Amino acid sequence: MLRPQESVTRERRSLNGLWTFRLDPDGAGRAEQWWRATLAGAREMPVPASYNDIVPDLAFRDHVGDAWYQTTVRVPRGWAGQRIVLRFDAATHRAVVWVNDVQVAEHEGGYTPFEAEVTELVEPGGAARVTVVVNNELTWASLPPGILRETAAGRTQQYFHDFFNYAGLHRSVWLYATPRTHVTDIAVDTELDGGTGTVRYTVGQVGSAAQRIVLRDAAGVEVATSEGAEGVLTVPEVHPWAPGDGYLYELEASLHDAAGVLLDRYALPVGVRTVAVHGTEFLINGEPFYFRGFGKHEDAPVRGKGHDDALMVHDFELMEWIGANSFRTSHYPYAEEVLDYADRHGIVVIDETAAVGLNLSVLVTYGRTDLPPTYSEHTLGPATQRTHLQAVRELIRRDRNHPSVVLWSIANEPDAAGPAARDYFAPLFAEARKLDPGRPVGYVNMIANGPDTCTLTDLADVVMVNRYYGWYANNGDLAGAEPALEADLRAWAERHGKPIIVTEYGADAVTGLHAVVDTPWSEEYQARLLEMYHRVFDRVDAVVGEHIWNFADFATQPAIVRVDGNRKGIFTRDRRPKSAAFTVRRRWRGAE
Ligand code: GCB
Repeated sequence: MLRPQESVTRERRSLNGLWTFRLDPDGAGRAEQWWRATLAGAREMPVPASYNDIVPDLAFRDHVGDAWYQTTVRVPRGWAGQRIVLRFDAATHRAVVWVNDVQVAEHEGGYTPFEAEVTELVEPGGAARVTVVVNNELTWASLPPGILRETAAGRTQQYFHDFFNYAGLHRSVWLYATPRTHVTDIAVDTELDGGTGTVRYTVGQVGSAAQRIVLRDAAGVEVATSEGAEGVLTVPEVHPWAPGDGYLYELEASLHDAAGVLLDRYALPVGVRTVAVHGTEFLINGEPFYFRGFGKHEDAPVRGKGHDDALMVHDFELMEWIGANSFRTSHYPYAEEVLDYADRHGIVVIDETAAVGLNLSVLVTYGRTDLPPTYSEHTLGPATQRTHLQAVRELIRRDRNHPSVVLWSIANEPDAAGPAARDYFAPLFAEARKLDPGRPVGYVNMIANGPDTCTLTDLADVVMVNRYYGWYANNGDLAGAEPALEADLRAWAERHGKPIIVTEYGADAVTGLHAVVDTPWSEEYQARLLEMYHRVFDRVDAVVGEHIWNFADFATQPAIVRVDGNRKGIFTRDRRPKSAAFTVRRRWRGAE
């Protein structure tokens, strides 16, 4: 799905800013058709942002159900005769959208874009009322999943993942215009052969027009051209995209009528690179690549999961400062701005769906002893799998052209034991491979399913494991944790012979808590635990990556094992370094 952009034939208008907003605790708005008029009793709410922390009131923070946003947009006069589209970069976790009185879109999934053509509903030069109802309920059929309960105190939401269930319009909203005959989609795959690169492309269109494709280098010099909806562009003396070198070409797709008049033009950044798995190596451009970086979150004070360019650039600068070359979009697809930035700066990305918390053993923490099976007709079943398939499709459709994305992660820490897990996951892996045959695929493993009981690893190209020796196991005991970790990683290497990326390891540390001897929650313990892991990684050849959990402290639901959120950040929630940041920087940059 192409992002809205400005070109010689296209214009876009941001709808970001202050919208009006109203919670709907009784779920009355749909029946009362709130979209038909100005939202009564509404307050102002920023877009993009989560609504939860904007108002200092638990009714907002812990709201379960519908919430309504509304704005009025003036359609540029110059758009007469154009095709006009309303696009949401994300609405969490699902939304219905109306333009004036007409429903135009409905979307499930809080982290991927959707859009609706509204040409016939709006008047260039006129104003249109846009109303959105977002809903944050997590059920057996949603990703992530959850359980809703009706209690005397109202509706409550349980979920099995470890980050706060922020909701709202988290990313930009756009109104944009294209010509009626227009480019609908572009897909590129790249290869390298010595110094020559190839870009295989497919361009979709609506309307009859001839296609002309031009590839330009970063200096704007034309390096290859082609005609037609599919083709191969050859780039002699190619400058590959590589980790640390975000070199991008630009593929410009133009549509012309029979007289040669330009109808539409869309420009796509393209990085020419290859990704492959060979034995226990992860290869980028044929070179072994070692992942150094983090599992992250889209999370910040006040705005929650709302995208913010200032925070994004600051996070990338801190990753540069510490020497990270990669990160995982744990545990959902991030804003497209993030992937664009990674493309331009040569940062490598593991791109994950919102499938997190697919393991009901977590219900123990809610005091449940009668644990239901994770996969069944009544828990995670066919409806969840349909949502998950759609999530895989939307992730790949959105992100397949990003050179920074080198690996799809189908899920984080699902229950991966037994035939039910395999039946659930095999079609998801197959779908990812069908949609993107060129990119490695994996899932992130939890310690409960070791190398002998996991039924999914043979479906994957790499082994991704989250390990917490020294924290959830061997807490405070690094001497015991070290051999346990090493034995675990060696068992994976011997049993599966695939590259291993340790996608999570770490310890909570509360800033300012110091201790001379190994003391969990202290800054020193966090640093010493990481050093222990690094010693082990350096001894196990199959380990090709280390992603610390987490880049920064982040919000979670309250729990007695959380101190105002998860404190495994190397940076605090407001991005100040803990002691461990300097330890990690010494390893990754060799610098003080
Ligand atoms: C995990 C999860 C992550 C949690 C982390 C923790 O295994 O993948 O979402 O936040 O552990 O800190 O417990």
